Amino acid sequence: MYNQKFNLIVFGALSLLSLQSIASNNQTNLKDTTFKSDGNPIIKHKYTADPAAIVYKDKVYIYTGNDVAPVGKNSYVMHDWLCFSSSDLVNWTEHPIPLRAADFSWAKDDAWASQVIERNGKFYWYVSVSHGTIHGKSIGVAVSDSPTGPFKDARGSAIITNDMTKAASISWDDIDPTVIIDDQGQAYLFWGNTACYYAKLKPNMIELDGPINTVKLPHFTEAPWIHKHNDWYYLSYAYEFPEKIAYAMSKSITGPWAYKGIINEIAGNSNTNHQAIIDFKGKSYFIYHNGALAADAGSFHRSVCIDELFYNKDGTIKRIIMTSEGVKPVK
Ligand code: FUB
Repeated sequence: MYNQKFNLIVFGALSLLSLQSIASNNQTNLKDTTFKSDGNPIIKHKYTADPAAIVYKDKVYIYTGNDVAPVGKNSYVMHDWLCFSSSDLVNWTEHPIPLRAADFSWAKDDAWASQVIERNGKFYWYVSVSHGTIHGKSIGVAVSDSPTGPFKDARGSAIITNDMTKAASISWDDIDPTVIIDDQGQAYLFWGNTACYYAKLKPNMIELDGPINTVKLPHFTEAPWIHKHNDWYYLSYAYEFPEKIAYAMSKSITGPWAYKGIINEIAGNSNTNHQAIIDFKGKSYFIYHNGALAADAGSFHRSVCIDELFYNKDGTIKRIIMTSEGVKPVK
């Protein structure tokens, strides 16, 4: 009897503590806060997924989704996006929540994967959200004068909706935007799930400039990320399901793309993976998520990690070695 009572009290106290910690993790930060990462995952006070990254004025900015599914719920619950910055990849500043799915009046929640790009001093944030009135997922774009926001809906409508794409017969093929501006100043938007789409963007960055095309990639699932290193373009993506990361290379953004193989194996305890690849202060980095943070971590409670990425002399990418230690501070 005594034991039963004692157990109940301990269970009650622990439940309260864990609820309090989830609640405090979900509180809106109203000002910048700082923390130091001690290896992978780099952010331990909340769940972060689908990283995108930019380098701007000697800092890395990482934009992530925020997994807040109640424990035991096996689906994504994601309402807003987060922003973290660092000059050395170890000492981080978390900025106040810069953008929420609710900031797009036409959208119906689901703050899925996204990417930010800078053009002429403005920052454009392409995001996946569920559309409120057009069946399926869609892509919106927000704009800000600062990489840390606040961002606001740049169009008042989606730039991509499910009725605009036909190559996949699912309603969630219009997700996971990635964006690049080529050396001639032409911007391209890539995105997709099971079909990989791309289209040119007008210089204003908020309208398409031509037709929607598709790229054929072996076992393409989702999470395209386009980047340039030296004189090669790279299109990396989530391969099969559960997801590994594979990539293709081309001398031109519009292809032809040569498939080069898998660079990252399934990341621990998560059936999705989602990568960003950047060069920063003389090194290259692979930023991704896994489900390895805590007892209730997993496919719907993911966490961002960073490891080094190495190129071969011919431009191909070596396999990523995922580590617990993460990266050393960059000078
Ligand atoms: O986080 C929701 C979805 O899971 C993303 O849009 C996909 O890339 C996958 O990571």
